[in-house]
Amino acid sequence: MAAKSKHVVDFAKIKSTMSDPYKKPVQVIDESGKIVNQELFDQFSDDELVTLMEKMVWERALHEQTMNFSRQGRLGFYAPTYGEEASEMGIAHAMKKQDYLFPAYRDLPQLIQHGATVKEGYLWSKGHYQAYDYVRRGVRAFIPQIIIGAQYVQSAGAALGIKKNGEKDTVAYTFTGDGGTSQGDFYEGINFASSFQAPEVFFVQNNGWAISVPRKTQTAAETLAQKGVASGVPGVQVDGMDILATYLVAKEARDFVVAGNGPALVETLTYRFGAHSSAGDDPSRYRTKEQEKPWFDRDPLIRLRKVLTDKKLWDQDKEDKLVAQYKDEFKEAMKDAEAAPKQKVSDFLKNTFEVPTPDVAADIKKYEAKESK
Ligand SMILES: Cc1ncc(C[n+]2csc(CCOP(=O)(O)OP(=O)(O)O)c2C)c(N)n1
Repeated sequence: MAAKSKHVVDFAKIKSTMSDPYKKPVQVIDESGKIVNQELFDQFSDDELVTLMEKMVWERALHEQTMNFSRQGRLGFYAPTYGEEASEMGIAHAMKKQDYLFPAYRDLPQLIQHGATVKEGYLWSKGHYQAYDYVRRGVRAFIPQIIIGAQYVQSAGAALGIKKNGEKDTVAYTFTGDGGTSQGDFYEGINFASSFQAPEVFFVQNNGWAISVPRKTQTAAETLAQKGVASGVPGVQVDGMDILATYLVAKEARDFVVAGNGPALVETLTYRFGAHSSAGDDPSRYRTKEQEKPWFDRDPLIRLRKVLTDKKLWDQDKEDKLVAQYKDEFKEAMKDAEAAPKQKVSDFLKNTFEVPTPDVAADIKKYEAKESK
């Protein structure tokens, strides 16, 4: 019988320190608008700073106008993006046209930045098949995924395809939320991409909540970034309310991946300011104003607005005009979406397969006959 001895391995120590390498959120400007990393800040030209601000203003205006349409009963499902502008636009700005995007339902802004139109975003919300015309135009993006985590598997497959086809300077990239990291698909996706050292950048937008489930209840892992380690994927945390940090980290991840190093995982620390979806869940039933307050103080627009205003690159009048211009564009997009032809069953079926199976082909014929009467 072995003598009682000191621990063979110190599990408690491993447990208490295992997240250390994955929890140093990168930050360039803090919530008061103070530049906390001058070296990183100096990488941005004035023009680029303004472009990033414009993109966040665009996303917020899109959210506000889209919520109005939703309240008017003119849309189907919509997942608000209020609060997540730095995370979404920072990442979108780091990606290139040739990259393959696998969005989830909260990623319409990135999809539009990648080449879909706002009209197509609205048609997607309405469940209309013409939403996917962007695919025919050659935009490299899949359809927004509702099944949590499923896009991680699809994206890993696309990344392997990129590698096999020898496409240079191209990645597949995808998003999930904090809740999505509990799905089997999440682990399968990162493991598959890592086994094949495929060019994939995985993003986790940790907005604190999976509908009413808080991040703390979701998983005992201290960071979501560390979830990559078991499959050999390096993960980092970034302040997802700081667009400069998010952009730089997303770009670094992309550079790392296109250099042939296998996938990377980025956790953006962000917050869902409003409800989970336009279907009307009520956040006041599962979180308090006190819990929300520090996150509202971290509003990504406030901090960059302050930096730009100090540099005389931005003012309220400019912002108001931009918001008005964007909202006019979204109203036009909605008119176009509402003018789309009424969807027929045969149209829907024709969009299921590039080459329909015999059963689907028979159904198409059947419905076309009915619809022509
Ligand atoms: C496989 C699956 N299970 C459950 C749902 C229902 N559902 C929709 S959104 C959601 C929460 C997702 O939270 P998170 O991944 O944190 O993303 P967020 O919505 O906060 O962006 C759940 C459970 C679903 N769509 N798919």
